[in-house]
Amino acid sequence: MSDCIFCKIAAGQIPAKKAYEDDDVVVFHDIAPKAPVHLLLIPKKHIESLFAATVEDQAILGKLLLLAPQLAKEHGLDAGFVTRIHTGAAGGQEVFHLHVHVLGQPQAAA
Ligand code: D5M
Repeated sequence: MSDCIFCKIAAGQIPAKKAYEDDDVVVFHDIAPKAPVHLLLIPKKHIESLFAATVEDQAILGKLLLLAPQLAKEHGLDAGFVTRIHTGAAGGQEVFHLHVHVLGQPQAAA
């Protein structure tokens, strides 16, 4: 999708503070964080939302969810974190490229 901001981030055409990248996925810090750690996990493939996902996307959806705890731990969220997926305008979605929010507050070491 040529006018999709997250496709442009995935393609390296606009900057983002990337935390992880592989052939299928990019993870970057939210530009307007709602928590001390606020990551966005996206598939490189343009999938508009969960409404548009198909059985073909099963593997990438699983990969995003399995990456969430890994990235959360790497950012100090060992004690727990929140995941959010907004779907559709009425679900709070503003960027129509499927993404998983990972939010949390690193806990001070005991
Ligand atoms: O959330 C979309 C999220 O995307 C929102 O928290 C801001 C974030 N955003 C928008 N543009 C950028 C760029 N360029 N870099 C990083 N983060 C960005 P939604 O779930 O659609 O409501």
